[in-house]
Amino acid sequence: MIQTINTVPYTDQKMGTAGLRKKTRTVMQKNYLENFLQSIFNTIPDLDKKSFLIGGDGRYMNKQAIQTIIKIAAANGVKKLYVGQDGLVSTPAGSHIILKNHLDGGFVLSASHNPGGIDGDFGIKYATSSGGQCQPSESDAIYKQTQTISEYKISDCPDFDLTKLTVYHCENTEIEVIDPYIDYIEMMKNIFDFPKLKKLLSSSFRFVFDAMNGVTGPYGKKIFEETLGAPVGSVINAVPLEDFGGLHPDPNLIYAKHLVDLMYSEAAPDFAAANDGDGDRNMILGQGFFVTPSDCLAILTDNYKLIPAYKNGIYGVAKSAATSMAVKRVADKLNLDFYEVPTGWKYFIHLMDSNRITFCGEESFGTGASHIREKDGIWATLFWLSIIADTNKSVKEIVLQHWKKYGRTYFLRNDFENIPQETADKLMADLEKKLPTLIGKEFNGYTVSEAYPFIYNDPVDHTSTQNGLIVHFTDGSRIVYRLSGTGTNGATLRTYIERYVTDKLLEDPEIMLETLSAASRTISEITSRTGKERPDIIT
Ligand code: G16
Repeated sequence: MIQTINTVPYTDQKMGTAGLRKKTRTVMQKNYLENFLQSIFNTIPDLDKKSFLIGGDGRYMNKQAIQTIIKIAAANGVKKLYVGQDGLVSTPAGSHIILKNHLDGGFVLSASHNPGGIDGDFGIKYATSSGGQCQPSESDAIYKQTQTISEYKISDCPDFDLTKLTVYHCENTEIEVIDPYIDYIEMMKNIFDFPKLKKLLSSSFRFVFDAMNGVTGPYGKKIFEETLGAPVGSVINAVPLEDFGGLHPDPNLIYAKHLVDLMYSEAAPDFAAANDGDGDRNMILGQGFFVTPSDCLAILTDNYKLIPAYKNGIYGVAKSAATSMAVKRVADKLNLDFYEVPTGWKYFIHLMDSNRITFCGEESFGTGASHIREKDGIWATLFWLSIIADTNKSVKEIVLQHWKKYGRTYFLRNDFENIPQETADKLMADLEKKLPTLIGKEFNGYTVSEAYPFIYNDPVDHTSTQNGLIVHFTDGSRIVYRLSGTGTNGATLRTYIERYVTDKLLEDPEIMLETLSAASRTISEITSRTGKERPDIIT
């Protein structure tokens, strides 16, 4: 039976960079999830002809939220729901399932790289038939609904057992529990040379894949161990846990410190990769060596010919504005089109759909390609393994060779966390106003050549503003300022600092960027406005 429940709006249901992301306890409030879901369905016509995917990264509330989505979708007359077995689906596999089956969208329950558990974070990535997260105009329409919602519909059908691959019905909705792995693995086989990778992984090559107790554990086991022959145990933290076993499933130097420590120890294997909670982010490490995400995108692009799916040529490449210019140097050399977009994977979608780009990436540990419409941590890992299998070089040798060819872009992101939202907004607004006055001025030996707010004109349908502020210097260095769209504690100001050199290739990035980082603080007045002398996190 369908019930109509009266409700009152929550004012804070605006989607950020990647869907709705909140403290778990916020989402647990009465009717919070129900309001948001009903608001989404209110914006979609002809639901009786529509099919959606549901799954998540296994974090706390994943399972209950799936049951709620099923009941609300059924009450709203949705035709069919595909649900990942055990409630699991990685963000990249979800994108593939939507595209392959021509679904109308999907709900991936994940706060991505944010911690999980009742005191952690929860999120909903709402994808459309594009296979990627909804566009700004769609999220605006949903937000509007959340502000005026007064009732939602829900079915009283029982909870479903999601452990079995079977078909259920709730009201007129068919619910099919699907294998969330099989199609994704098949797609990877069609992109990469699996026999060659198998030779590498079943040799004496020592490999670690860290799933950080997120959803890529089972994907990693099936791909790297069962299919490609890596020794059992190569995939670590391989069981998706509701609180990620206490890990903060963000694959970077800070939160994957255990892996970094291993790779800088005597016992280091040849190669390690880590993925985040929902499997879209990746970190690549060699023995005593870390690959920055910006360099990762540049190096994958430079080596596209080694991969069967790309060997006959690729379209252009794109990066978010905050990502370093390293990939542009490769694009220029290889004569590939190059695009710069705001932060948020959704901005790459139209470029892919219109065959403008094949590869894209972001400094926030995301790399991917047009096989799907999300970034893809396992794809990036397989790409690196393919380069190693082909060149027989170590990660460090591959990167060094790249820097010798193109120069090195030293890059760091400084995060100032938990700033009162008003202080952060005012800092950005005041900085934007003063940008024109910076031109020609010198800060710690760096002279500003250009300074402007980043405005993006999407080739298909919109112009986007509020994407950060960019300051260029005469020597090619850059600083980008922007506010995070995924945090759940106050505001986070990110400053992205880069400096390009053709010598001094093996210096410490923090030392190489020390004076430029100090200049970034002077320009933004961050210390006087927030009291913070230093960033909270440097990655
Ligand atoms: C999400 C988006 C990414 C984006 C990142 C930015 O990542 O999918 O495209 O780069 O947010 O985060 P912030 O706004 O905090 O800098 P994820 O992995 O959280 O989905």
